[in-house]
Amino acid sequence: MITTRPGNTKKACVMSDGIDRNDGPASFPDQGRDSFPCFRSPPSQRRLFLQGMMGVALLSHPLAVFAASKAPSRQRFFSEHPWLQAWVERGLFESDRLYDLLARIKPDKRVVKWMNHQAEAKPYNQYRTLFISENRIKGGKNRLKRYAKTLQAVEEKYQVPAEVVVALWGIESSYGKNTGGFSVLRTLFTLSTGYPRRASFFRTQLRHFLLLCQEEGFAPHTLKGSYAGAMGQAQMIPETMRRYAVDFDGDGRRDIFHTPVDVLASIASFLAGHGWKAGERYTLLPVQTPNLKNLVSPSLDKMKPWHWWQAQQVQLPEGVSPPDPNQSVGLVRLKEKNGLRYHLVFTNFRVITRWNRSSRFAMVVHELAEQIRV
Ligand SMILES: [Ca+2]
Repeated sequence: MITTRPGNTKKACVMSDGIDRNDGPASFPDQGRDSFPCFRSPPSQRRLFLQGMMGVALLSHPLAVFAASKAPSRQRFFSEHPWLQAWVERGLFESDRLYDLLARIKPDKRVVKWMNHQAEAKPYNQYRTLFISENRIKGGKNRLKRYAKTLQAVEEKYQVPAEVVVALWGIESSYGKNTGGFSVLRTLFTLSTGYPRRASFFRTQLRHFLLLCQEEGFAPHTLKGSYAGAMGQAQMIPETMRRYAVDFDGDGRRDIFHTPVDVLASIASFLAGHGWKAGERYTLLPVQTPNLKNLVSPSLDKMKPWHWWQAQQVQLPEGVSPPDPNQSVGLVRLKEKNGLRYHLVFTNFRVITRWNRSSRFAMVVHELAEQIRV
């Protein structure tokens, strides 16, 4: 799922699902509030890193910017949010820490409003203009040159083409220029408590976010992101960042906020981890054959071998050599200004939909990658 933020039509957010939910144990020793990893005053080097990374000074009161005037009692807070109590019982977090972090947060109504707004599906021709512009194409070509050495190393390790990695970077954050200004902590708590349709998903993300803060030494109240909790130049949700972000420049930090080398490798790491097929000949092929609408599946999870499509009389464009008979193929339909457009899509198109489940998103990534490719 992807959308644009009202008033900022260039912004996109990542909404990835289907990731391993194995948290692993995490304990916060009871050494007082200041010892909680997410609050602890870090060593000077770490402090400088965090301040620089977030562009803000650590606040004197962590919740000052979005605290409710009065916190509910501890008993009421946990009875209203039994899922938090469950985390305590699982040994993931101490109740004091959760209460201190979350009980005073005032939900951000803007976040829910924008999440509802994104359900409005735009035709692809309108959607496309939000993400592909002359500036973005030019920017992508520039980044391909500027980071050529890094991208070569990334491609060697992950087998994902440089232009696809750069296209995702461009679409997600305009190559790092637009990473979102929402408190990730407040956003995830808001969506965990005030957005029933996907509350379970966002509670999972909040859990991963708090674990991530502990593991990476982040102060949770300082991290900024999209209205859906996506962070950094790659706009990864916490669960994705925990699992796929990598330290590719070797400085010991998985920095998807300010280090393009890490950003590019982390994007490739995600795609490789979701089955990117090195050297696949086609990402997609346009087709126009009678009865195509009856063949579109609501999901790309069950693609069919090419010989099945041949049996349905699906015709390839003239001059295109056919895929292998057993190659996995899906069919997507995009609504355009003047009607419907159909494309056969292959494994790597499906892999892009693991980043964002929208076929429209995968299509703009494909189109931008094609246009910036040298
Ligand atoms: Ca690094």
